[in-house]
Amino acid sequence: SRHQTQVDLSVCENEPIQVPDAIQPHGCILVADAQTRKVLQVSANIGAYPGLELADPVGHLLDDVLPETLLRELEAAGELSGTYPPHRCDLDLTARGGATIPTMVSFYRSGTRLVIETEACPARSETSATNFRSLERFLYELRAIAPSMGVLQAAVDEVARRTGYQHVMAYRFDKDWNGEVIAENRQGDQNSFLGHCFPASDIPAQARALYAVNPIRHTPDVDYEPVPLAPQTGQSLDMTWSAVRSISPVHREYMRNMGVRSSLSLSLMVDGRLWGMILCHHATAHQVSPMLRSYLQMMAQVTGDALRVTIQKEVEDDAEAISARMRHVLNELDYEDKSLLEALEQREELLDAFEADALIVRLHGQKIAVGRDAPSGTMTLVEQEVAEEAKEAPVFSDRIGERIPVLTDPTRRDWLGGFLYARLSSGRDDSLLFLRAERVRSETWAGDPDEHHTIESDGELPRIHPRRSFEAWQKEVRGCSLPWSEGHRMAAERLMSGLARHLAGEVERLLRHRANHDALTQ
Ligand code: BLA
Repeated sequence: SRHQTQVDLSVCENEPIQVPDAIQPHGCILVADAQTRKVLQVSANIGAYPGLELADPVGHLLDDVLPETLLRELEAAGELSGTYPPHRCDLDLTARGGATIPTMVSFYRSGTRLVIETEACPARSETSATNFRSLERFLYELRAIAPSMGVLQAAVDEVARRTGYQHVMAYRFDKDWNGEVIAENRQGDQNSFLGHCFPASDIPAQARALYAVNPIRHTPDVDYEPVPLAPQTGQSLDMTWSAVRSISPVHREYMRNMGVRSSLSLSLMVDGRLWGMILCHHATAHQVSPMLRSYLQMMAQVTGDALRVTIQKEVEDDAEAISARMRHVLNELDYEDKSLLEALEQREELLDAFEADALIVRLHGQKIAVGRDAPSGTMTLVEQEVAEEAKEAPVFSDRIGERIPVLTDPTRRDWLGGFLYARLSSGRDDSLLFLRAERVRSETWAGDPDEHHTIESDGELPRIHPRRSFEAWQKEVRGCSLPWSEGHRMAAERLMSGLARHLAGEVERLLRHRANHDALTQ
């Protein structure tokens, strides 16, 4: 049976992906009690893992089962904390046959446990010098790039060049955590996803929370056989910091449906928030060495910092351009002899600057309206909804019906699409409201977003499955205006402070006038 309900998506968000009790086979882990140093659990592949090859260490002390070099590094790692990334080092471990195995070792704390994770490095692996030079060049390149789109393109190009991944994309989240591919680098016959949107449920909330902490994950081969941790201890290991955590079966199915055999993804953090991701796909198994992953992690971090700077600059430039378009109004506000309402009356210029269709201003208990006639009560309804929020900063939405459903009631056939509301900080109810008309637009989604999952009962339990098709899907979006930008918010703030200055001037003139009057009549 196939059906779909809203409730079912909670299954995705509730999957405890950080405690899978299993790892991917390209690594190996050993879990000990941090206090007693007794080994509690190991991944089932430890007996055959190159460089470790421990037969049955469970129940023994770390000091009795680990090679000397590894123990020395553990001492050097000092006090480990679960809120910090792992302490990593590169060691040459010796296999039982005597061969030397270059290995990346990570030590980290998970609650009361100490985890030692190893990953053999591919024979022909990058040196730190190569990465150092790459980073130097990338940083230099970033300094020369102005727009944020240029930063993202440079980043995906660099990731593609260094890793050899066939398809590398920059993915940006919107405020509802839907996402869009906004830059890509692809080779051969990879289908383009540029400009395609993906629903928020593709990357559920707990996954996003995890990715905001640990900024990288890698699946060399989606078709791997998970390696269980054994024995079970009655308390699942939190693998937030693991580089070899076994990934969600639903997501593995998603990748197979997409035709992806290997993936790597990096978190793009801007201002401490998960802003987007860099996503890498390969049609065949593809492995990236631990050393190169360290480099990519650093690269993603500087990319996020560069984005913060360029985005901030873009918002300011945008606000400046809008302010320039309303310069005349702002200037007029500075003339003492004009009343505010005179200065604002018939100000088509303000509408143009904000690309709005109507403006309602309320000052001193008086109201003026410019542009199209808004449905009656619009100002009051918006005010009731956002007045509190607007004390902090102007509030906008390109979907007025989301906040105030009655305003886009289809039976009323109103023209409204979006609003921007700003109030004077004075505490009085002086405020302004820009309105934008609905603008029906078409979006390209990767597969039908309304069919983003299915529930299928294969055998006994109903299970959730990701969608099968990622074919371009055109979606007509109604009830929206063109989007507002942070630049609009900033420009609205400037307009409001211009109004506030003028108001203060008017009040002052009024008081002066009264004082004169009183002096004359005394
Ligand atoms: C995780 N989903 C992810 C990840 C990505 C996506 C990038 C991060 C893991 C990784 O690095 O591979 C989604 N992948 C995308 C998108 C693109 C892409 C949008 O390449 C665009 C090009 N997924 C579903 C449904 C569920 C679901 C219906 O479609 C839930 C039932 C879950 N996705 C899901 C889960 C994870 C995930 C649980 C976490 C995987 C993990 O880290 O273990």
